[in-house]
Amino acid sequence: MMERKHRRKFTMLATIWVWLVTQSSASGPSSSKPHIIFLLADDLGWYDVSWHNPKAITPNMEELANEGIILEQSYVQPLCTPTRSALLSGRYPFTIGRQGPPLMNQVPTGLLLNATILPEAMKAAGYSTHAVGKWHLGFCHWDYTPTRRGFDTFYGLYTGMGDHYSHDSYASLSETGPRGYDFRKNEDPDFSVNGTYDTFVYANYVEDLLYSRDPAVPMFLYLAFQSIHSPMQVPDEYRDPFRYIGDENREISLGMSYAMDDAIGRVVAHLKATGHYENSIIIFSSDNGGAPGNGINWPLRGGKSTLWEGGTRAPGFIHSPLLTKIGFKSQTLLHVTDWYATLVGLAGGSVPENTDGFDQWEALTQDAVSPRTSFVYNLNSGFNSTGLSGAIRKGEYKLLVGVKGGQWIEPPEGFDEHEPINDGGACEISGENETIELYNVIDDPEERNDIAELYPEIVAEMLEDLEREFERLAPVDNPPADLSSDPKFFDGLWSPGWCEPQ
Ligand SMILES: *[C@@H]1O[C@H](CO)[C@@H](O)[C@H](O)[C@H]1NC(C)=O
Ligand SMILES: *[C@@H]1O[C@H](CO)[C@@H](O)[C@H](O)[C@H]1NC(C)=O
Ligand SMILES: *[C@@H]1O[C@H](CO)[C@@H](O)[C@H](O)[C@H]1NC(C)=O
Ligand SMILES: [Ca+2]
Repeated sequence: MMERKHRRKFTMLATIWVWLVTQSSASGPSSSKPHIIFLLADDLGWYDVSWHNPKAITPNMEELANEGIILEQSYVQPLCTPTRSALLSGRYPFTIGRQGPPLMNQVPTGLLLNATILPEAMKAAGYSTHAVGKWHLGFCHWDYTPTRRGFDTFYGLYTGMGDHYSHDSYASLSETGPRGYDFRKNEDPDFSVNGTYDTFVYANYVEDLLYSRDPAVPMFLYLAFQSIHSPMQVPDEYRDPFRYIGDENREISLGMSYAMDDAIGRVVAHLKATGHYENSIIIFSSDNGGAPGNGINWPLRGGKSTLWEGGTRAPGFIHSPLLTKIGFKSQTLLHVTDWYATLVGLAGGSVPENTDGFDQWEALTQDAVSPRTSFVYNLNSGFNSTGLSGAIRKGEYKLLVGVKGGQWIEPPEGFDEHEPINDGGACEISGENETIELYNVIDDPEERNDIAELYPEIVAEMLEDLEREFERLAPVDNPPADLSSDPKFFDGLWSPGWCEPQ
């Protein structure tokens, strides 16, 4: 009798235990830390993905996006280095001197060294950390390089762009000046990939990485493609479906996003094959808008290097089997600095006090109100601007000060009837530094109607906000080129060892 009673009690306890265990594993991130896979594209425009442009071929990404959350208000900086700085430091680039031009190969500086950057915070939270692809945050001293900044491993290029096949990098965008090889496995040059298309080099490497690791250990994988950044190169079979366009750069751009999509499909297939996928959160973003002539941001105004929506509003998504609410477009206001607190929050780590971002996980995944109501697009964005220039968002309004130009560039492949119609042709170019423009980017996402004159109080209020932010401005950190960086002094490689860490 006693025995049976005990047994029944035990059975009940076991049932409760099993229930608790299944409950906690079903609740996801809180029970075991999720793998974070952050996929960053380079210069991919708003109209370069198939969920915005049916003529683009990105089926793997589209499936991940449709079975996840599409990010429709995800903002980045207008250029490579500033966005990577914001992503990894969680700070507005204008507060750390990185609001200016992208780092050129011979400039002796890099991302602020005395900040605890994202991979360091993830590592402190128990993650193994891997950077694959383009670094572009400085390499003049070893202290600036990824393996000294919280990444356990690195596989890719230190500079901002290399030939996609030969992995040679030039000192200037115009492919003049010193040239050197730039491809590393951890800290050593890797010549074995000379001749292989970088996008597929990365996919091959990630496959090996996934097979070689224990899926029980949480992983932070930062995979930064150089797609669809120049030089415009892609294997023919990826360009061929776009030959009808008759515009070489555009055909190759769409081919490059098609190839990147293949690589992403392979990464996801191998997350599945190696037991990582079920506990993975996959995030995708571009680093800035499409570069006019290559990427297209239609129907958004402007492109790469501008503060118009086309330069700063990036295509993106979150995908994860851990999500309970999927298949919607998120209008949550998100800035690239938010990923720091969001990802470190998922990792159960701690976020430094001086970051500019918010933990957006709840808002993004529950489609709830964003903790963010405003953000600074940039300050002193011009490469050589004088005085205050920049843009700020507050609620539905966007104020631009001293921002010039910005065209609506029609895709040469055409666009569907249901797309907004370009009614205006070329826009006015405001040549003055004092230009002040106000747009309601919810009602008027294409920034066609300057309403500054209609709402002087809003202009005054936002100008005050921008001026307050201006007090936090750090001078642009862009010292003159140092010729001792020349690869001829480093066995033909772009290599650390020619500056003092700042
Ligand atoms: C880093 O260095 C800068 C410049 O020396 C300084 O202003 C800042 O307070 C330091 N610390 C952090 C965490 O940024
Ligand atoms: C890469 O391969 C090409 C073709 O074989 C060769 O000319 C070049 O020197 C190689 N680059 C390096 C850095 O070894
Ligand atoms: C800014 O840079 C542009 C392009 O290099 C140059 O033409 C212009 O003169 C510069 N303006 C100032 C004020 O230095
Ligand atoms: Ca870029």
